[in-house]
Amino acid sequence: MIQKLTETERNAGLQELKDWQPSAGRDAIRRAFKFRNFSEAWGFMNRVALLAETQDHHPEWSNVYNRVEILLTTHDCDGLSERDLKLARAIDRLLA
Ligand code: HBI
Repeated sequence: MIQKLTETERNAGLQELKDWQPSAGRDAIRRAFKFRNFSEAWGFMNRVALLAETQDHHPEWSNVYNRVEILLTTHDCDGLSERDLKLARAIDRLLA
């Protein structure tokens, strides 16, 4: 059973993931992305979708034209887990 992150683990995780923020009102992390156009946003979403399938961990996300918002939380423990940090790291690597 996946465990929720402790306060210490959560803070350390957010320290490392400097472009992600705690989500207001949710035990989750979020990050907003802005691309040059819809095509670039969609290409990014495709790559994130492949990561999600590979990790069997899926984002809650939205897209408006060239903007993508991603929220990560773990349904299985109803909160933030290592799986969220792992997927966030992988998403950030797409942009590196
Ligand atoms: N994605 N965000 C998120 N949280 C989960 O708990 C989760 C998931 N994708 C698939 C998944 N769990 C599977 O392990 C089953 O629980 C469906």
